[in-house]
Amino acid sequence: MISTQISDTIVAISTPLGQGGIGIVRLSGSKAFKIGDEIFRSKRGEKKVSKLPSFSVHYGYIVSDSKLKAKKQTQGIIDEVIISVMRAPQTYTKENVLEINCHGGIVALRKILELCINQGARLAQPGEFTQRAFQNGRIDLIQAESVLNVINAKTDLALEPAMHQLQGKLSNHIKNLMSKLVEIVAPLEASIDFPDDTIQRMTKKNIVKSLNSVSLDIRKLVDSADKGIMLANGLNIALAGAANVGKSSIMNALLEYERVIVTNISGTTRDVVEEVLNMRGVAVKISDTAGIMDSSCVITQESMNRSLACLERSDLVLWVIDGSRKIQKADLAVAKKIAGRKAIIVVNKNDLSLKVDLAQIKKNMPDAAIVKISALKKQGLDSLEKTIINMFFKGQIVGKDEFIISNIRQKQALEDCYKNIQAALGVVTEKGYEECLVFEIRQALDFLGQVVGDNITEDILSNIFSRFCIGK
Ligand SMILES: Nc1nc2c(ncn2[C@@H]2O[C@H](COP(=O)(O)OP(=O)(O)OP(=O)(O)O)[C@@H](O)[C@H]2O)c(=O)[nH]1
Ligand SMILES: [Mg+2]
Repeated sequence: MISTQISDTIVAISTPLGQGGIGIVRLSGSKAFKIGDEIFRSKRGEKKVSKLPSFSVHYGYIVSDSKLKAKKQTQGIIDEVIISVMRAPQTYTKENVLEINCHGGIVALRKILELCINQGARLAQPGEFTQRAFQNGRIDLIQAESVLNVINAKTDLALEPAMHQLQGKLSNHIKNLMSKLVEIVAPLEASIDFPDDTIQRMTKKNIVKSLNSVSLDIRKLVDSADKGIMLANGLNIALAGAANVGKSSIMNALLEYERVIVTNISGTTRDVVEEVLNMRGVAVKISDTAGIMDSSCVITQESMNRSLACLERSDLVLWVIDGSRKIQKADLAVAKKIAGRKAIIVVNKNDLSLKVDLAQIKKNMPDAAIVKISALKKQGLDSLEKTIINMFFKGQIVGKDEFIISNIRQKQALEDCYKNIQAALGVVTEKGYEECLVFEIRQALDFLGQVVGDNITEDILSNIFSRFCIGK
């Protein structure tokens, strides 16, 4: 996102574009109500937006020209609307906010948007409303980031940690850890600066105890990251295998409908087909790929390129084998392509008699679990799902009152913080330790501060908010 003036009044269509029952145009900034005065006409023509009380809703019309605001004037009416007036500072952005609820058609929404721009508002950048909420101090950076996770949540399990974060629970936890560190470092700094004063300091023993406790909490947060990121972004799973082993049949069986074409002809699937499903509360993007084969055919070659690229970006590969036949060269070629990747060996067609040598297969992928299924008879799918979920989420997916972080930025800052705390623990026992201890704890505090959004650079902010949609 380009750097923007926070003094501007911004406007955006906040609902998805397309036909819908209602659509919302949202304005935020000092001119929001003045613009409302120009374009809104109440039913009897007597109301002035700038004079309306906060948190009130009003029925009326949006008119294209303020001169047409006279009572009973039907000319120039763009839409019949309900407006919500929200006065600073108790609003989403802490600025004056006006929301115009109109009909959900694209034309009405666009016209109202244009009208607001003609009256002096500027089109909002992606995430700019939330960025203002952050910059105006209503929410911290964890909460701002959680807004995106709430919007993107595809399952209840993904929504829960996002809502915890939005409510500030994770932020409070981080702030408590910061307070503990300040309790250690502040008296040390004072006694360095004023050596002649008698300042109450923590004993070495208590410093170590407190640092260990903070260190443990930070470690737990860092360790929660993989799970948190996975819940927020979903799991990418690719089906890989030789032709005709039943990849597309597995895709359909997991989705519980006939999404992709299945035939007994080798090479049925050409394109990569992706679908999202809810697997035990986790959003999973499952990709069906073309059977790996050698061919001089241009289409097949392109198909192979796409399959391999899909396998590359997946978090987990399901290596599908046809259990009713002996292992073939083509199967081994697939094993080679996916060597080193997180994988599960899926032995399909388990309704037929087993001909494949499981020990031989296992040799090709010693670390991978083997699950036998029949996509045709829909058998073993439960155990496949269980194996997948257990691979990424050991035990309970989300523990009660567990703090989870949900992105790489937070993880990196916490990892750096952890290193400084370990270093702090290392210097406590050294002679003349105070200065070094103060340095390490201050660094740790800086990293914790970054997690909640203190001293964050413009670049990082741009990066975070550019991932939002316009209107949020
Ligand atoms: N008996 C039996 N047949 C199956 C099973 N799964 C798939 N098949 C059959 O195997 C054939 C190939 O299935 P597909 O799902 O198209 O296999 P694929 O791996 O996607 O094949 P390509 O797209 O050509 O690579 C079809 O005739 C399916 O009906 C199974 O569990 N048991
Ligand atoms: Mg297929």
